[in-house]
Amino acid sequence: MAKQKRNVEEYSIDPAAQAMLIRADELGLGTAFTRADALPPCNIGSAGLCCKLCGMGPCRLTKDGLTGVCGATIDTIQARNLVRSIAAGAAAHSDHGRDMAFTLKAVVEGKAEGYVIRDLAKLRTIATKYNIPTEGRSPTEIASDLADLYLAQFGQQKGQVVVTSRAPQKRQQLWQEHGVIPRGVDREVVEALHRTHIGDDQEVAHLLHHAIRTALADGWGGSMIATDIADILFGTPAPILGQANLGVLKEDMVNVVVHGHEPTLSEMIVAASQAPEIIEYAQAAGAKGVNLAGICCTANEILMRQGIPAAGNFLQQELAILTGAVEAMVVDVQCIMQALVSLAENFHTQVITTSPKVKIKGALHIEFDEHRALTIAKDILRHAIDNYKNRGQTQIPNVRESLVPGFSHEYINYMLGGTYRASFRPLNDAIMAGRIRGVAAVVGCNNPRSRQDYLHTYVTQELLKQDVLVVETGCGAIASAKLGLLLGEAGLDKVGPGLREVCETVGIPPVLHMGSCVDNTRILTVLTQMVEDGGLGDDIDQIPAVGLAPEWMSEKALAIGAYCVASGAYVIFGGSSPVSGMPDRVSDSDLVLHYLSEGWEKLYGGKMEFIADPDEMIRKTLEHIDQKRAALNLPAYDPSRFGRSGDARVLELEALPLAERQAALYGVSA
Ligand code: NFS
Repeated sequence: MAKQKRNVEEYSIDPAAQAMLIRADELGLGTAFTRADALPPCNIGSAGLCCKLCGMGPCRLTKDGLTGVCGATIDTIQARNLVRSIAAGAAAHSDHGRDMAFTLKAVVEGKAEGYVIRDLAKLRTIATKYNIPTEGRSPTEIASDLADLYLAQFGQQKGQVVVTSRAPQKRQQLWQEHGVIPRGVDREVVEALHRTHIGDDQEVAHLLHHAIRTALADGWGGSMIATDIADILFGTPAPILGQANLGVLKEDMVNVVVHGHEPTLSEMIVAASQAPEIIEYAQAAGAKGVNLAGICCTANEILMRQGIPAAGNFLQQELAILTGAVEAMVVDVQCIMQALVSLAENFHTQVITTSPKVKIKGALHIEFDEHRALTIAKDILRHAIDNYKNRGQTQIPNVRESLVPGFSHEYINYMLGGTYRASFRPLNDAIMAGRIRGVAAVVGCNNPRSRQDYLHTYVTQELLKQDVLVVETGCGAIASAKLGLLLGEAGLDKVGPGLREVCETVGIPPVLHMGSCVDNTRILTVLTQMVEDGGLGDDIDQIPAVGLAPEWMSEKALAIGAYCVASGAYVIFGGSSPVSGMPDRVSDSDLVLHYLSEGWEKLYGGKMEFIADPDEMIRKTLEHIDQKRAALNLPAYDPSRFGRSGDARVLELEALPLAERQAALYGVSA
């Protein structure tokens, strides 16, 4: 078992996490944090210099000029490794999208127990985008056509996937010109694997061209389909009060933690937990009922729509088990640590796998099937309730924070313009005037090699001071939630003066939680509408906006980063670069590293960079935003021009003697 090398404050800024890490140490149990200490990353592999694509290797190229047995150069190997990672990330998100489409089809065929079409407005809006007739047709008929259309996108062999038609016109033309308009994600991923097989594509620019096309098939394909269908089936998110952190677990209830990504399962477990027979069953076992909580993006899905609390982000999956209070951890796909099962053996927690795609040795497997969803969800909960009597000593940190998530693109549109004038005009105007300097998306994972939540929340808070509106998804959003940054007016005193005025006027928090990682497509939709509403150029690359993934670790993050670059965004990753090369390379050309930034920027107006230092991330973000403002001929950012209206102005006036107040208000004194 690995021992702590860093202290708990170096592991995480979250007091709940720190408490559990102390408990782990006292109990002699390892976590991802201690394992990261015990296992430094391989400096060859982490720099993208190891090729293990065939049986002649692995070839580890530690010096410039070295080649693999087949003659592959460092640059080729780095590019191939990156293409494979992006393909894997795109496959994960898009396969989730495919399963959502199958569920929608099963619903319209009346074969999906427990599901209904909940958001008719979204169904009609999406159908209309693809010219699916809606007038005089039932929701089932419309949804059936949409499900067929979406299912057909995954294996589309030629032409372009229909979802790309939702990008700004100019962007679509650019993709056509560069030949990256994606076909179905299945075809792009297979081609990515083919091209990177021994003896295939060996030219860096050509390989990275396909990386872009593969990522686009995810962002403007599989992932966007996942978000659309989740909204249609479970409702488009709107603001709702929720809570986050391990303190949402309850001493007197059966705690079931759902962890993974697909809302098909978690939404049904939410429904099952509220069924009278399940509540009675839990009460018969001596508990007050069933308490659900989420981890990772499943947490975001049910938090955004149902207000079900989030127990934490990626690095809290083991820490939840360490409370000793979790009867069952129910997992589906993605970001599930194998270590959960061996850790759970020290407690009574039952780890339950549910996806036909994911089994873990030692876990109980109860396979989920959307045709019998509610029955299976109840079965899972009965297992958890039966386990309640086995609970031993518990330690639930009394740490939780409230938050308001649920800022879908649709809700932001409504919030800014109302029912009859739904629009992004006020946001564009605020950016054009300089009240809002620009927009940043702070998204992505936790990584045990950096201090949990620190980079996310530091970058977020510093950007807010600079009048940058922040949108968040994934584990980054949960990090901000735990720190109280997603709660209405809370923290507005730490926000720049112009941004503060806008937040007060519209009634929004300065950090908007937009959902899970597949929901990064909501950000693409927001950026597209900002273009269409006018005043900020005619394509996404002209908007003063930046995307950041300060604590990234998953291949999905790389796929997201690549489709954002292809959509025109500047994307900054924290941590280490998977294509960095060795620090001591003699004549370091860093071809791939430079291609991702300068090369891609020339082609797509967006670029991908890896920056470890958070202050440098912030500096580069602001520099980029200011450059984009200047290119649009917008006034230079000047915080002294704003902040004297709204509540600030009222408070200022109230402090004045009556005569002066009247003079200030009416230009005369009484
Ligand atoms: Ni995104 Fe969601 Fe979290 Fe990273 Fe994993 S949960 S899909 S990959 S760790 S943000």
